[in-house]
Amino acid sequence: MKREDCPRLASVTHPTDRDSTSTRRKTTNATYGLVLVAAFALACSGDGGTGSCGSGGSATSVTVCDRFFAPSASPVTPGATVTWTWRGAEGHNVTFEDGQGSSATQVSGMHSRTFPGAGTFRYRCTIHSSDFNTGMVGTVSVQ
Ligand SMILES: [Cu+2]
Repeated sequence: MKREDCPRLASVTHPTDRDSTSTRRKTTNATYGLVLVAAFALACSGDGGTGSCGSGGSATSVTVCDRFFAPSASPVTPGATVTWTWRGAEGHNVTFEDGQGSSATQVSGMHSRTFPGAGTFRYRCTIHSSDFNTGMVGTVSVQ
């Protein structure tokens, strides 16, 4: 959802302001209005903005934000599967230094790779970093 699609809360009008004859209908519609406002608020806070994209990630559940991975360091044990979930607005990819298990460039969806053995697996978004040291990079450390 793009930020421009988010409705202004002030534009959400109360549908029953003109209807003063039925108190039962008024209560029902007021509840419906509150649910609508809550739904819009959720939709707007979950977009690709800079504020909340990186929250909620973990070593095995990495969020792909605009220009960064969150978290960028994933310490895991052998056999672990790491899943990347796209939440940014731009296209990104997960490309591994070892050339295996990389993703396509995408703007949404998920990608997973299982790491059976120990090792250090560096990855980057090829669009937003020129090497595995700087820019949009991350590391899975299996030990
Ligand atoms: Cu990128």
